[in-house]
Order: sequence, then C-alpha cells, then structure tokens
Amino acid sequence: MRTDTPQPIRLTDYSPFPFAIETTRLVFELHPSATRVRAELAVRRIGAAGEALTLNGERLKLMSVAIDGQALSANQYVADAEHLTVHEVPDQFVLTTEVEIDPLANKALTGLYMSGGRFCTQCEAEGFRTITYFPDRPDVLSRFSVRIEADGGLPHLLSNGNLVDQGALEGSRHFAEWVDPFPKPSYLFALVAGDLDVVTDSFVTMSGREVALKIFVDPGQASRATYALDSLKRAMKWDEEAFGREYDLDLFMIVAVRDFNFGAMENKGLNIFNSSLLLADPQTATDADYERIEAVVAHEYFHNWTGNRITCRDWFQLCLKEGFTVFRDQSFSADMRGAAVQRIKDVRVLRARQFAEDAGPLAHPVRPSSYLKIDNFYTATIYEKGSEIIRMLKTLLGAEAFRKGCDLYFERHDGQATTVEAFIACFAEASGRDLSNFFAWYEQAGTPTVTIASDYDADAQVLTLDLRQSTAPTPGQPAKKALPIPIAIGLLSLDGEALRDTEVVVLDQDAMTVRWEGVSKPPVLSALRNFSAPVNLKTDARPSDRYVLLASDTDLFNRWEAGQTLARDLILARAVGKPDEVGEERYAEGLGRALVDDASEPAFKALLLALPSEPDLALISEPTDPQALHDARDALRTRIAVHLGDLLRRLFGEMQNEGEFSPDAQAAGRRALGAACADMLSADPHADNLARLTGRYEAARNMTDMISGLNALISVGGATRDSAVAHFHQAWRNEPLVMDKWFAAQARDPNPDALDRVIGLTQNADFEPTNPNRLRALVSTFAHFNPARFHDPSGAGYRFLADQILSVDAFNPMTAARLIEPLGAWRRYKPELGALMRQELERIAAHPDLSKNVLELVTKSLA
Ligand code: B3K
Ligand code: ZN
Repeated sequence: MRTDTPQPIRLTDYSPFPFAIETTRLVFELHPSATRVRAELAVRRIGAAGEALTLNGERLKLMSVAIDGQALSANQYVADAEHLTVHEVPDQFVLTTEVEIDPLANKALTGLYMSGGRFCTQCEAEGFRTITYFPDRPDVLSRFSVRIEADGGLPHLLSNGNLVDQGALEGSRHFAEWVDPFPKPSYLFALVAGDLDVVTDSFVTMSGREVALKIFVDPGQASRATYALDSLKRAMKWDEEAFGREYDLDLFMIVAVRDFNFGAMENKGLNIFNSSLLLADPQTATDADYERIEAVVAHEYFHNWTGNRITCRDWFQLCLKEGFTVFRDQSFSADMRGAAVQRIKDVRVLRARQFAEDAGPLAHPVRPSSYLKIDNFYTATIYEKGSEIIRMLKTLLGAEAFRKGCDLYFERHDGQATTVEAFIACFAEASGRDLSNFFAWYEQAGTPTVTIASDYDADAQVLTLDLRQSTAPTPGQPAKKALPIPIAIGLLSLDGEALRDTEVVVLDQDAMTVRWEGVSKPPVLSALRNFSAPVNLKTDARPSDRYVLLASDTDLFNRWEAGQTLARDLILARAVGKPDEVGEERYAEGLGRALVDDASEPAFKALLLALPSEPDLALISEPTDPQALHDARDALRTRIAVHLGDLLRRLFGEMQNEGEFSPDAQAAGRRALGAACADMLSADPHADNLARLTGRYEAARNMTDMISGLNALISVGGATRDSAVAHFHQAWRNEPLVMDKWFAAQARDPNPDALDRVIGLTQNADFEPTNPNRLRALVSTFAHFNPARFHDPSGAGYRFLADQILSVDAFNPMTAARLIEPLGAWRRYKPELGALMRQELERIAAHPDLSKNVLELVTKSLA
C-alpha cells in the first residue's frame, strides 16, 4: 500500500482566491506530441498584500515565466509537481507562462488529448491544470480569448465564444481566434481541432436574435446528427417557455468524439459529446439511444444557465448545477415523452444507482463535506438525488412559487460562482416560506424509510394514518435527524374508484398522525404518488390492495409500483425457498388484465411487464444471494411466459411497427412493448416462441428490434446464441457504436458459461480498453447487470473486474475508479461471496502505484 496518504479537501477550508484574473489570453501551437501553450493572465490582487500567487499545474513542461514581459529567473518562482508559486508579485500585472504538453500520450482523457486524429479537451473538474498554469477552481472567472495554430490537415479550429478571425500561416499551417465575452471558470474552457463534417441550422431566440447552430461529427456521419440538432432546438425553445432562459451567444456548437470518459460536457458555446450520445439513425441507434440523446443534449444546453452563467463557488456545490440541471432535463423529457412513463424511468435509475450508493460504503450527502478526488463525486447522489431535492422543493412550494424562486436566483446570481445556501435562500424569499429544515436534505446521506400504518373506523368514517421515518447510519453520520418529506397520498375504494384526491402530507418529524374524516368506504391507500420523495416506503397494504392499485390507480406511477411490489415479494419469497405458487398465478393474471387495458399506452405496459431487475432485488435482500435471486426471478418469468403465452405472442405480433421508422415516443413505446414481450417469451423457449424470436431478429429493420432480438436469442443460449452473435458481428463490425452494443449484449448473457466468454472477449480484436465506451460495454455491463455470473462462487468474476481496474488505472484513473462500485457492496452479500469480494479490494489497495481516484474509493469501500 502506498505510504504518502493524500490529504482530503474540506468544505470548511474554503477561502477565496486572493487574485482576480481579469483576462486570459491563450495561444496554442498544436502538435500531437509537443503542443506549446502560452498563457497571458491579467492579474489583480484582491486579497491581502504580500500574499504569493499560487497556480495549479500538473504534467506541464515549463518553458518560461514572465511578469510584465520580464522573464523570471529560476530562483524567482517554485514549480513542483502540482503548482507554480511566485512569492513576490505586484498588485497588478500580466503573468506570461509558456509550457509544452503531449496530447498524443494523454490516455487519461482529461486536459488536451487526441481522439481519432483530432485534438479535443475535457477540463471539468480539474483538467485545465494539465493544459497550462492557472487558478483551476470554479470561483475564478475570467474573460478568455484564444488563438489556435495548427496544421492545415485540421481544418476546423474551435474554442468557446465567437470566432473573430482566421487565416493562413507559413507552411501549411493556419489559425483561428476566438473571444468569449462571458467570464467563465477554467473548467468550461474547450478546444477542438480536426477534420470534421458540420451540420448547420439556426434558432431565433424569444427576443428575436438569430443563433447559428453547428454540430461537428466524423467525416461521413452528418446524417446521424439530425436528431441531436432537432433535440437542441426543442430544448432551446423549452427553456425559454419553462424557465424564461434565453441563449446568449451568436453561436452554439457541439462536437462528437469517440473517446470520452463520460457522457458530455457543457463547455461555454462548445459542448463536447461522447459520440454515443449524439449520433443516431434507425439502423444503428436504439430508442433508448434516441431518448438519451434528447435528454443529454438538453441537459448540456440547460447548463448554459444552470452551471455556466451561474456556476459553483467550489466543487462541494456541484449539485447546485448538476441536481438542478438533471431536474430541468427530466422535466423537459416529461414534456416531450409523457410524464408518467418518464417518472417511472427516472425512479428506476434513481433506485438502481442512487439508492444502491446510499446503502453502501460510498454513501455521501448531496453536498459532501470532504473529498480526495473531485472526479469521484460525479455520482448518482449528486445528480439524481440532487434532482429529487429540487423536485421536492417544487412540490412543497407549488409550481408558481417555485418559478418565482428560479427567476430570483437567475437574476440575483447571474455572473457569479455561488452556493447551495444562496440558491435555497432565493426560494425562501420568493415564497415567504421558512426553508431552514429543508437544507438537511443536502447534508444528510442515506435513504429514509417511511412507514405508514393505517386504521379505518367504518362507523366514524375516519381514516387514521400513522407515519414514521428513520434513516440508517451512513459512513461518518451515525445519528440521523428527521427530514421534511412530502408524501403525496390519495385514496381508492376497494373497487377502484377515487375516494379522495391527492394531498401532500409533509412528514417532518420522526412520527406523526394524520386523521381524515368523511372517508365513506374502506379505503385503499395510494401513498407516495408519483414518487413524491426519494425514500423507501413500507405500508401495511395487503396484496389485494395492490391489485386494486395495479388495476385502477389514477396515479400511473403507483399503478406500476403496485405491480413491481407484488412481483418483488413473490421473487424474494421464492429466493428463500418459500415459493407462493398461487400468488404467482394470481400475479400473472393481474398482469394480463393490465396488459389488455385499452386505456393505457404501450410504453407504460412495457414498464409494467418488466420484472424488478436483479440489481434492484439485490438491494432489498440481505444477505444477497445473486444466484438464488436470478433463479427465482427466472422462475417467475417462465410462469408468466407460460401463463400469458397467447397474450404475449399476440402483443408481440401487434407491436410490429410497419412503415417508416419514427423515433417519437409513441412508436418507441410500441417497440418497447414488443421487446418486453420478447424478453418474457424467451423464458419459455419452445419451438414456436423460438421461431418467432428468431424471425423477429432476422426481419428487424431498426437497431431497437435487432438488439431486443439479439438479447432474447443470447439468453436462450447454445447454438441459437452463437449464430446470432456471429451474424451480428459480421453485419456491424465496422460500426464502433454498434459494436459497443455487441459487447454489452454478451456481457448480459445469463447462461452459465457467460463469465468465461466475457473474459475471452477481452482478447477479441475489437476490444479496446483505452476507449471508455468499449471498456464499459463489456466490463461495467457485466459487473452491474449480470449479477448471477459476476458473483460466480469461485470469485473469478471479481478477479476479472479487479484485473481490469488495475490495468485501466495505469492510464485512465477516472474511468478505472468508476468500475469499483460493484465490489464495494461486499458487506451486503452472503459471507462466502463477501469475503472473496473483499479480497479483491485488498489486492487493489495493495498495488504500489494506484491513482488517487482508485485509492480513495477502494479505501472507503474497505473501511
Ligand atoms: N458536467 C459534466 C460532467 C463532468 C464530469 C467530470 N468528471 C457533464 C454534465 O453533467 O453535464
Ligand atoms: Zn450536468
């Protein structure tokens, strides 16, 4: 284990930077392995006299330092591995530094690097310091102007803001000059240089300004950018209508790159996207891809106000921009695609990722108070739970007061780097409400459990609800306080009529009682409607109540939830050797009735038909036995497939989309229902079902149908699987984004030989560990979504993951760290598995030169 323990950064240590950087002039002379960067910073002291100037800088070859044009000699500054310090500086001066960097050797994909022969950058959170010396922190806002000089083979030279000049230079080189009029922190800086095709359009803003829109993609890929462009225009319009936010530059650009550590980045005026979240056509992208492209294009665009115009004072405030922006993109998607279906999908992600995080060793508050590497805090908690907090705020205040609070925030803090406290203060002020107890949602980690017990007095027609909350301890937070939890509750009668409309009860103590009079019939409780708070709900509802909700609740979220809860209980009972066969038949029948309900949409039915996932089941059964859960879930799938065979085959046939492909929500919903039926039918693989599945795969004319067919055929195993896998490879081997899907589909293979096959795939000629998409497609998909095979009793699955983490950490720490989480849950697994998981974490921890990123997460996972 390494001995030089890195020191954590703490929220309480915040102090402002003692200098303002009024302007930043950057000159790039681009060369793949030796790029020169000259930076001229106009510096003005704003802190105490005599304080030294300390800039961040890592992996930089320092060529020269000058103050007001006078070169400094080596004894006038100190440059160590992480900083450049000049002890004696005037109160106002221009600092010029020149450094050399090697983008070609940069496989960490932060800072300036090369992807597919082009230069690109990723600076958030701390990549700028590997480009030049700078106060690389979000509260130092500066006006940037950028000159890029490069070879003529890189025709497009892009940076933030507006293009003000371009031209030819000596030899075959040329240049471009960019000026960004909006002061910004260094993490929003971007540069791209390369041979790209461009798709152009324009948007007229609400005040009548015309904005040029440009999407840059690999040569030949332009037709695949049209959906992203369409999404962008809809997002721009929506932000004007829903939040009154208008775009501010004359130009908005997006560039797609293949090698990217995560989804996309909101750099001012120049968003950079992972190509998997930008490029789509019916042949190569699934409906899920279209949906994510729409959401992420919107998300990054929305950051222009929530993130860029108003940014974070320090990285502890990350949720200020991320939680709010996720809430904004979820609201946009709800308007584009239907609120109920969107809410169900968002909650599924929240539970699978954030609830899992909150229940494990990496649990942390939405606003954490310390970290080693900020890269590790781009988590589901900051993003997804951060969004839930904003949603609760809106529920508590009402839409109108919420909007007033947003308006005040935009007006008051425009151009600033601010805090979560300042944000909440705007809502308190705009609504006249005391929000002091609400802040605990940001500071307390862990998922609360809410328990509701109900007592109905038929004679008095009174319903009494006893509500309680509790939150289990999380690392560093042994005692928890009560949070203000908005719980939306409605009542139905036993025959499914509405008995009482939704009312939001705010549970803000450990326990409270609610008494409702005039309840004329025995009620069925529909609680936590639309998932009004990020909590686990326990009620005393009987299965018969859940069937009432499944059939009739007007709240579609709770209708879906009732079905999930019924299925979950049946699977858990079977997994501990107590199958409820009568209950399973009853469930299949209830599901069958819901599937023929003409009033509900196919997209909703597809969600009803999907059983709770294995990772979700793992989270609620302790100690977890992944194999038992897998077998129990499979048994229920088979029972449904047999019991509802005719109905599933009929729906599967009816959902075939004839005619031209449309990515819209309705057509996608039909395909989703077809895929859900295919998944169920593959659990009963007799000749007739198999013929239908194979026939669908062979006839598929779009990637959605093709992938659902491939998944179903893979799950059947044997020769059926092998020939589908070979056929798919043959058809798509030249399409990187589709090959990612090929790897991911095999990583999800539920058959017993899957582990060996997945390990074998790392030797496949198409496996490129330096490409994060490809790596995640195989390794992360396997570890997260194939629990029965990952948790092989031999420990070989864990060993495989640990080997991958160690080898990737040597060149891309950020991506390596993101692979640790599946091992971190070791305490929740049955002891013989937990011990093997722990053993692999210890092996990683013992490695002599781990990155800070991996070290932090491994140490926390073992603690
Ligand atoms: N702000 C970026 C995430 C940056 C992650 C850096 N490790 C994308 C987004 O959330 O929109
Ligand atoms: Zn974001």
